[in-house]
Amino acid sequence: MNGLKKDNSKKLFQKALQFIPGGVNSPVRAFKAVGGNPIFISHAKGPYLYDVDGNSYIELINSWGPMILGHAHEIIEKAVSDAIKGSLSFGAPTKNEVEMAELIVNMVPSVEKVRMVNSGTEATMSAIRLARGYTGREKIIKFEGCYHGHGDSFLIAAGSGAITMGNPDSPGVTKGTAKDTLTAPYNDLTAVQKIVDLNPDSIAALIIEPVAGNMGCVLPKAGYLEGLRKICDKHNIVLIFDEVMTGFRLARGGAQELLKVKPDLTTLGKIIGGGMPVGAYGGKKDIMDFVSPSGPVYQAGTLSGNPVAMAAGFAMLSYLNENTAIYKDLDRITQKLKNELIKACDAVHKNYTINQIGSMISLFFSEDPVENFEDAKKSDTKLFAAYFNAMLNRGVYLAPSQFESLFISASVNEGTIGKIAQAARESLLEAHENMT
Ligand code: HOZ
Repeated sequence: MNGLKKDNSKKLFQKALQFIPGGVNSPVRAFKAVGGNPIFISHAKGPYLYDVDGNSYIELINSWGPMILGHAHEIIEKAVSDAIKGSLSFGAPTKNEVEMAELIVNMVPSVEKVRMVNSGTEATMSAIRLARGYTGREKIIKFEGCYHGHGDSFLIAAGSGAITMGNPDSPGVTKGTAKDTLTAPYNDLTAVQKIVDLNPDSIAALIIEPVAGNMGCVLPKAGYLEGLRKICDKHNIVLIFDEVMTGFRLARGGAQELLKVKPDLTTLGKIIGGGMPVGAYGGKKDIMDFVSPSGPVYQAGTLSGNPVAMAAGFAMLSYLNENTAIYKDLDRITQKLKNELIKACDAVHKNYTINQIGSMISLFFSEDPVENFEDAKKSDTKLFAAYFNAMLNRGVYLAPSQFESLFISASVNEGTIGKIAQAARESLLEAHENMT
């Protein structure tokens, strides 16, 4: 089946290639791992994306997480349109940013103070600098396949677009920076303990996605996060949960609430802007008070706490705060999707694994359990590419890489799941036939 018109997207991509490196403003959008040209989006509403050729798609990326309520939700639209009437930026304090900080502190279990920034990348870079300043140590531990934005320290064994493009260790990162980033396999406490023993009193921070979303969705094993917490406590290492994807998505208080482990610092990103460019980092008061101007660690930004972004984020977080039943619904509907995918895969072939928690889900084309980056990399990425394109042609927009999680929004209902399931049955069959 190849019923989609794609001419306008194709033309735009050709033009984009002339003016933008690789034709896109972020590598994962380029469809490099799945072939073909990226689809150019014109608008979206609820669970549907519409492209510049007039095609519609059921949306399973949701701007890589933030559209928890679905696209163009009326409460967020109203908050933004009210806010823009008062000008777009001041570079000065506002009441909104104070209310936003209070809301985040009330919702996220470990956060006592929070600093707003403009993206998840800024949040993770700032959190690491803060941990270094606070501890007086230089090294950090990150996990293979975890992605914490494109800051230099994190582009070592990185997931997401870095692995999708084949550059998990990016050129341009100095040897000096790289030597301070120590990596361990996800879900392996012994490996972390070894690194800590080999580097006594020199590790400032351990940063982890408490549920990984950037090597596909990978869940922490029972006791794993608790084990990391213990190691960090014993060795005075700042434990950082990167909740850019999981914060307010897996529960009102993020993965730390759901999994009941409190980090010292938390990084937040796109979700807290409801789709606007926002990030934040927060945590224990004594650590956060090390940030300038109350402390010596410098970090700043004209657009930080931007009034329009705060309005959008505040509207969405307030809604989630007052409607926590949404998390059960998201989990139920995503489990339904998982069950439908299991049936569809079983009917065609057996080499698959599905990881799901709340509204995050990944179908890996590998028959072994996927518990870390090495497991994820065993997936048949050619089969994934064929499946991706077959789904796209049937109007379902998946993340264009095996190494990304899908995110389900509250605008998806049983009817939408039925349509995705039908597309998956046909697409798996088509992809499998194409491969044999
Ligand atoms: N962390 C997101 C995907 N895993 C970022 C999306 C992007 O890199 O554009």
